[in-house]
Amino acid sequence: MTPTITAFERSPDRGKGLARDMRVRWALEEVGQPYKVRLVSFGAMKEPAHRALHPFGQIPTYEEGDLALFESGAIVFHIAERHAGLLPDGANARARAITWMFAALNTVEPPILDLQTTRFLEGDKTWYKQRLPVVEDRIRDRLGELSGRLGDGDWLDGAFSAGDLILVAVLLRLKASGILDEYPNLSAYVARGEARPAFRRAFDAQLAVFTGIPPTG
Ligand code: GTB
Repeated sequence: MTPTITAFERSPDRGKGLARDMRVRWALEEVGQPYKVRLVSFGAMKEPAHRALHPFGQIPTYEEGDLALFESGAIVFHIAERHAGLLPDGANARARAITWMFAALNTVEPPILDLQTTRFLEGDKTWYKQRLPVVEDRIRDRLGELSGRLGDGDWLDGAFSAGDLILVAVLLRLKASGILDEYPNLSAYVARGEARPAFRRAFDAQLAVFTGIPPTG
């Protein structure tokens, strides 16, 4: 059965691939699972029909037969469990890859989200100029630790996994800030993720929603 996901009808990032449908699209592309996309407006997201799928009135959601999921991490995990290619076969390696998914979402993403909240919602506050470097330094703390762990490895723990997919998607949100450039091995890690053919296909598909021009190839 072909799953259907939801994505922004008009993404505020104008097709930069920063909204969270991107990680779901990428996972589906990695495992070779075709999918459909239902585009939703900001208004429709808050209507009862969408809230029945997503209690918080957000994207992405995932529907497959009588299964409906929300939360990008849970959706990627579901895809990784149902298909080969995103989780290793060995039980311990699999558990470690899942650990990295949680670490990306629970430990690395929060300070990055904090930066975005600070920039977009608190720019007019009197304390903004004092707060911004504090928030940026919290990100640097995490990236320093992550950079040390990755070292000169291509991926977090052997072959590319769902843990890498989520972490690259999370780190991508930092690209415009320039902070990622301070950690050359992390920049190279993100670039490796972006160079994957499945990433490119997913990126082009979400960009096409913004441009209205269907992806080629
Ligand atoms: N924890 C949930 C998950 O991982 O699925 C969070 C889902 C979420 O935040 N969804 C956002 C949403 O629906 C879109 S991705 N927001 C609408 C609302 O809450 O009303 C977040 C996002 C939005 C915009 C950009 N951007 O423009 O760069 C980047 C990321």
